[in-house]
Amino acid sequence: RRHLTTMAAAAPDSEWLQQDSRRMLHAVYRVGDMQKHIDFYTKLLGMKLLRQRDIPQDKYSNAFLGYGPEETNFAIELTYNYGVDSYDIGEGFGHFGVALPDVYAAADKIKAGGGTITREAGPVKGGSTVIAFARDPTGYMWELIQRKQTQEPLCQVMLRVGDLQRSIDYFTKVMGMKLLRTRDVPEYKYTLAFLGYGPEEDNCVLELTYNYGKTEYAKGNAYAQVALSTKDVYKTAEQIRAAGGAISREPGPVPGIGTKIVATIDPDGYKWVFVDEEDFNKELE
Ligand code: GSH
Repeated sequence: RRHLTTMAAAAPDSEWLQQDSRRMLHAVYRVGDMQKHIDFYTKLLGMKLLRQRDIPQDKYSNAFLGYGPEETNFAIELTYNYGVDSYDIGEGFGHFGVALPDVYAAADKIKAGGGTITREAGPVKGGSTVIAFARDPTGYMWELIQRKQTQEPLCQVMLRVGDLQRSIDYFTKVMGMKLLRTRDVPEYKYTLAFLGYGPEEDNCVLELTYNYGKTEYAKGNAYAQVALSTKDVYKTAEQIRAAGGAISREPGPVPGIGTKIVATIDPDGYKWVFVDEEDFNKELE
């Protein structure tokens, strides 16, 4: 078990971090059957299908789903690669969180619609918040979390990490997130850390789970990355390097699309892609 020693070491010290405005845009993952997912998210989770695109020359298509417009809200970007009908989910990705005013009713609706509830609605073990877990057509877990209505129902991306302090340092110093809160649950041997670019009430945040003693997780190939916005991918690349982070894709335009991006890999091997804010907004027009 690792203790959190320097929990408040969150002050980002780079000048660029203070000028930049960042936001979590969407989580990308690969699915074997696009229509099944679209049906599950729209009919049983209440999301909207926001946009779709087909890139035949590269043999894939995308669908974006969420609870509000991408200009302001977080989204799920599904990728279907022609002819690939299944993926290995791995064990590192935990769940997406959805905040709903009545989790009991939401779980009933999912069951009535033929969806799978793997954990019935009720207070979380070791706490009081009412939760339930649903499994989507690929096997990804969706945590339904009872909360009063918010601007951003798509409220969490949960990833399992092997060293919580190492991750907190990375997401605060390299990614420029704020540490919002931590929660240690000794009776079930895990610790959580919530990080993000704004308060949990109206922003999707990153939830990191550390299970006592577990230092590595199999990644699989279904979950891909989270995309984040930045005002300048070149300055962000410099800032990431100066903070000791690893650049896995140099800053610059994506061939064919023109949107400027830069990618980094976190200490557990998860990928994070910064997207130029202006280029992203043009994609939405
Ligand atoms: N070992 C768990 C994992 O890696 O997923 C630790 C995280 C955890 O237990 N999270 C809570 C949970 O799933 C939600 S914050 N509780 C199960 C329950 O209440 O049934």
